[in-house]
Amino acid sequence: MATDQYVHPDYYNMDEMLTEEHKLIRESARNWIKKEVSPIIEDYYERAEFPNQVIKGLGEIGAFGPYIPAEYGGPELDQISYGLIMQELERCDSGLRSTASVQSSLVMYPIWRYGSEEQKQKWLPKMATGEAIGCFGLTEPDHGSNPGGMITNFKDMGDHYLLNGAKMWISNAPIADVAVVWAKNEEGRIWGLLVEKGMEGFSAPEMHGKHSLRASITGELIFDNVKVPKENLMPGRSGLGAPLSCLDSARFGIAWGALGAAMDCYDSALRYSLERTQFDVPIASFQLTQKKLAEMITEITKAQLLTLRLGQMRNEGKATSAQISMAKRNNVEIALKIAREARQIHGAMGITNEYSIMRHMANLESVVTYEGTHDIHLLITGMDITGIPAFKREL
Ligand code: TGC
Ligand code: FAD
Repeated sequence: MATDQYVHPDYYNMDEMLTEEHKLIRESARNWIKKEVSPIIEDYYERAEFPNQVIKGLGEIGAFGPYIPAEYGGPELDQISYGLIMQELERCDSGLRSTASVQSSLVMYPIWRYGSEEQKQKWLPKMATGEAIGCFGLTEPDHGSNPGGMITNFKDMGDHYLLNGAKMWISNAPIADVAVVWAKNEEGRIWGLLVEKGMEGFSAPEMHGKHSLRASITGELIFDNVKVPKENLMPGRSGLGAPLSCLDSARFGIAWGALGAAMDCYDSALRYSLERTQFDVPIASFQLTQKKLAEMITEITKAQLLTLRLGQMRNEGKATSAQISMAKRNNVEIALKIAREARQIHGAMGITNEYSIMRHMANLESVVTYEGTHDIHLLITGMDITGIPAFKREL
């Protein structure tokens, strides 16, 4: 892959709205990525492996649980800092951001919000440094967009719970030390259980054959009469709202992250169009190229405004789930469109691993589906503005 020359676009001087601390956090993430991850990411992507050696560095730049309080080993940063870190990570690769999203929003967040004090002390400090890795099991083979229909279940056996069922498409599953598993009790109520690596009857086989998000490891979670100690149930919240509230946090990070991928594609396309000549002039001088670039920077600028405002509202605890859905959906959609246009500007070179474009494009096909599909987020907006849920129909 060519040297990482990324310069982030800031057409509306959005940096003026960031604090010095925000800029410092972003700078340190960017410098670390350029030095440690950009030179190796294409290779790992092609081999469909996650570069485990970057885990420690992710902890050091504050990518694991950025907003977790210092008493639990977290960096205690604000939501905009969280967003900026996710943006830098996904600017490099969606799989890198995925690993940090899952660890932060889907594992550390529920343990912090709904876990017992013992669970917090046991897991959060180790997860903040990357010494322990977690995964989040909500999706099942027959329940993706409709997690409320899950069949994974646990029974109260007196001195322990007995867990049965299976989860699918679980990021980080094969390398995780702990899985946050959402399952129904005998009354059909959903609770989160902490299932630990090595528990008898628990396995997490890797899933192969992905054409997307290849630098992130994905697996199944299989529970065959797993005896889960009672102290591993997260006591703070039950019901579908518990896992969905974690998704709010992850979707917020994805809105920032996908924009990072879009910015990388634009930056690369702008540079390439100024350097590449055809018909004796830079291709940037053709009106059709300028149309593509102008439309990209317009969409990026709109998404930057949307994202920063969302960050401000989330800092104030005022962002609604539906507002987060809108940003996730919009930013992934514009990122996919920008990746496709950027690929065209790079001509044939755009399909090679010399540039990050094609990798971003393929990655974004996962991002547009996970954490709620494009259409599910549209329906969430529809429900929010009309008051009528359109997810379920009688046939
Ligand atoms: P519904 O009846 O609407 O809601 C059930 C209960 O949940 C509450 N709720 C929320 N609470 C907090 N945050 C949210 N975002 C919430 N959305 C809903 C709701 O108020 C209700 O509470 P209560 O007290 O009345 O019971 O539920 P539904 O079954 O109709 O489903 C609604 C729907 C379709 C929007 C929801 O199921 C959904 O979002 N589906 C998409 C599933 C999804 O996003 N899965 C993601 C899996 S994790 C993942 O993909 C990780 S990828 C990680 C990576 O690598 O980066
Ligand atoms: P389905 O729900 O079967 O949807 C198929 C199609 O039907 C979609 O186009 C969808 O929009 C449409 N559809 C479904 N319902 C409706 C409706 N009511 N109205 C209109 N259209 C509808 N899950 C986890 O729990 N943890 C993870 O860590 C995780 N990591 C993932 C990593 C990757 C790489 C991928 C690809 C997925 C991951 N997922 C994870 C799963 C992901 O959240 C699901 O794939 C996603 O929620 C969609 O579920 P599904 O794939 O079963 O699609």
